[in-house]
Amino acid sequence: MQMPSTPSAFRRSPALPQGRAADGIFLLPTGMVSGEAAAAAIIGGHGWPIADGPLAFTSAGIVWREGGTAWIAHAPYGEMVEWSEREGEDMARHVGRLVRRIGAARAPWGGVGLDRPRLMGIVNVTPDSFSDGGEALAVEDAVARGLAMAAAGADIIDVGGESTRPGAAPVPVAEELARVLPVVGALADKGIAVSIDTRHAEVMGAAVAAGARIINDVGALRGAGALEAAAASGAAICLMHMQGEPRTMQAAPGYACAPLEVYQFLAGRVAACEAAGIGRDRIAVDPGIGFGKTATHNAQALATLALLHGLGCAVLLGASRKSFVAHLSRGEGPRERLPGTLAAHLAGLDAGAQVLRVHDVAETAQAVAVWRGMRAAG
Ligand code: PT1
Repeated sequence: MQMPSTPSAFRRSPALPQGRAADGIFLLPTGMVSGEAAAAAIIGGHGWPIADGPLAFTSAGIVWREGGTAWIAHAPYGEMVEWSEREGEDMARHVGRLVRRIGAARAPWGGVGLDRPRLMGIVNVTPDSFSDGGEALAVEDAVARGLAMAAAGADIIDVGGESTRPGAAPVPVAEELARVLPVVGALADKGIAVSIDTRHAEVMGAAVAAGARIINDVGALRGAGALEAAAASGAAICLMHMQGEPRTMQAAPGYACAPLEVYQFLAGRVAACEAAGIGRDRIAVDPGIGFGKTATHNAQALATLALLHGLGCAVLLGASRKSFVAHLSRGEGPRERLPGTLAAHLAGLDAGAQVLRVHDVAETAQAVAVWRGMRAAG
């Protein structure tokens, strides 16, 4: 076998762990099957559904940390269950809870059913590119792009007024409000499910009042007043992982094990949400591709995306046109990254992701339609 040039996040252990603390064990669902194969695996006790969706997993990576090393031991589903029972009551309960969370149906998110993959279309409201037309033209153009995306198959439109891509500088809140509120209002009035991409509590409250149903915060509600504003709004939430701050996050990203650090960060933010009155059924989690991560970290986060189902939330993935595509390929510019983006997003669907955040809605909708047809026939 050709050795991969991208190092994997875990070291493979030939033996299953023994005598470890239950809460230090993570499950990576693997061996995804669909259709009749999924039904047979579940009925036969050889597999378990992913979020009550089209996929079932038939094997698992059992993951744990020892010193500075993250280990993984692979086992067929049935052996994984037997191992957890041999390890004692605590482990059996912990693994049982993870398996139940992985398998449970996800509630509609912002009113959008998650029984099939959904597309979130990206609408940035940034007047920089309209220096002669100014803000009014930027707003008009953003509404038109949102409507066109909805017509092309987007289930949600994500409206953002502050760029959070690497190196981006913050925007004053008054400016952000002026950009996004008219766009949110116009799209929501047409019956479109709108999400507001913001880190600011003030923008969250005002956008939900203007009709947004989802708050998408790349800061995972860590900003001043964000958790309280989100809880009070009643909106659905997307919690994303980011290491550092947009302006500097790509300077020197570092992890002992990126997938586990992403998982544990998101677990902590889900717990903070629950304590503030935001239930898991309102939350989607997102590994934050490109946010304080090297191309290797991004590849690792994508390869182990299914870990996140253990949090019991919907999983959202945003890889669209990001620079890791260029780093893994030939340095293509953002507009030449659709093929690599589709590869990442389809792999996300194979890992059970429910929502894809995309620029290219029509193209992705076609890819998803083929994926669904193939999986239904599986
Ligand atoms: C995302 C996301 C987002 N991405 C969510 N919201 C961006 N929930 C904005 C690059 O490397 O993935 N999930 N909001 C855009 N951010 C980036 C990051 C854009 C990195 C480009 C890059 O090129």
